[in-house]
Amino acid sequence: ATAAASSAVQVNQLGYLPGGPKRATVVTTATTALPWQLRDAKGAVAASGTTAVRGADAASGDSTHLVDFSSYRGTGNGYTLTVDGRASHPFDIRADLYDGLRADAMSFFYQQRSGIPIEASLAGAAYARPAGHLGVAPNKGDTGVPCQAGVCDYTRDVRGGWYDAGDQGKYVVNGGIAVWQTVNSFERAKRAGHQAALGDATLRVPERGNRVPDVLDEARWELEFLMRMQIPEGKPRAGMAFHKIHDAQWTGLPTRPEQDSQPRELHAPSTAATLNLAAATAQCARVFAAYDKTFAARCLASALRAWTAAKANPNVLAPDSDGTGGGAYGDARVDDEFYWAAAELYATTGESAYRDAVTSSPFHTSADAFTPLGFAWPETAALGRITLATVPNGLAADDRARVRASVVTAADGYLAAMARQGYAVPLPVDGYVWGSNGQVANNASVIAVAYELTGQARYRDGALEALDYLLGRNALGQSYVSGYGEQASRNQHHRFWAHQYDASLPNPPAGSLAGGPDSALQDPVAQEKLPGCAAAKCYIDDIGSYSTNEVAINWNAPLAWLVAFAAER
Ligand code: 9MR
Repeated sequence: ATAAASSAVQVNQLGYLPGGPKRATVVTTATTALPWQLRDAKGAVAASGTTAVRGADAASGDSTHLVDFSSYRGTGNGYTLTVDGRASHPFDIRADLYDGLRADAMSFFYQQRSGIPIEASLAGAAYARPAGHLGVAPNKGDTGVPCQAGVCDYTRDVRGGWYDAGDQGKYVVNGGIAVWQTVNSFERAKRAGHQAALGDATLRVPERGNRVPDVLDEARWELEFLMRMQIPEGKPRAGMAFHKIHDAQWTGLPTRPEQDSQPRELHAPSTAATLNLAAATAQCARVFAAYDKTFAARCLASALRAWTAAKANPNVLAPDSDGTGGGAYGDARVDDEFYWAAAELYATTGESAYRDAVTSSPFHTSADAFTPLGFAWPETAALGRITLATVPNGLAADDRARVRASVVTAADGYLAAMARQGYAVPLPVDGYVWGSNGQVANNASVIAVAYELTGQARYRDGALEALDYLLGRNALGQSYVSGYGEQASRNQHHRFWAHQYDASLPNPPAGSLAGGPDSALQDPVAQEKLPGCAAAKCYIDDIGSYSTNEVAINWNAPLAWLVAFAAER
């Protein structure tokens, strides 16, 4: 089950765009250049050349050569690349390459919805299921959820939203970052004049045909939930957000959502969750204003309440220890969340109080708003920078120029990391953490923002080349996106898409991104099957390996973002 890649010529198994970069990695110890041939579906040579020797790749332990066939501009299906008598998996070269994945990667969110039946007519018969967590037995339901002991003495209706991942918990900090990326994808596409591709009736969602862009309909399902997590007026810590809601004890696999019989509990509010809510709802107010003024106003009111509550409770930290029955999502440092929330509120309202909060933040000038590993649910300053760099605002011209330059500098760092490695992955060599594929996609999105800011082709190429990594040009020859590629992940950790454990249940739907290599081997399957793995190979497509092979909203959100970017033409 481990290690050996099934092909020694690693390509994007979905394929390449006619006008995009086309590179592949060959695993070989040859010390001199080798001839390569691009063959069409009939086996005829369409292009040929010689490899570039790259040598040892630190993260994988592989010796590699590079094939660059970017100058080939033909189109077709079923190409292969052959080097030294070995052939790649087949792939396409076509302009509409990413259209299907654009819809599938976003439809993941509908399938993760809580509190609504998943319809066969939208998701396909295999994926249909009754609504989960509405209080119908055996569910205890999210409609009247009590707090953990000592946290509050009332219940809240926190139905809806997206299940986080393979589990059925709902965590504000992770929901907030994922919904931000979803809405940001639309906001960015609209600036570029490409919003029609994300518009109404582009997705398989129940709200199709309501004249609101489907991507925003999907985001609203989560935003409504996030706002339900805000403590009402008249209660202690009013305006703050509960950190999370999940089962009292971890459930086993499989557990269908409507079959979960565990009590559900609200966990203590946190400053991080409150600011995350403020950022997401401030962005909501700005982007939804053109489509639903009433909802936009509700979002803004929630954002203002959350900001005020966070200022009054600036250091209520979620601990790493609270991991029974759900993920901890602990975060010991929240000044990055303050910066992000201030940036969103400033971009939306233009008010000087938020500008002052932005410009006085240590994250406004420090380089570590962008890190080599990249932003994530506990590291959100980069999101504030992206908004300040891209959304028109009143920052002084030199300050705004500096913010924009900081995004480009970060992108240059990711491009440099890609150039150093045999598989062109925008991660540091020690970056194979839990959810490394999410970090790859996040960093690629920063590269794509640099393309928006500069118009320079190398940034578009870099973002596209990071997709190559996720879709098979990596040390395992693994497409980490289900349904896309000859050797694609299909057994991701999930309580309903648990076909590996129960043949009556489906595999994950097409477009679901696996977490990816995690060199720390943080689950029993990884520990048993992957001992001694090179960092970039610490992955197994087994449902039990939750630390390498789960799905999650904060990984599919940047995948969907990136694919929407790649599909633009
Ligand atoms: O993505 C999270 C990762 O950064 C953490 O290291 C890991 C352990 O705390 O948890 C990951 O998030 C999981 C969460 O705790 C529960 N739902 C599934 C998430 C994805 O594996």
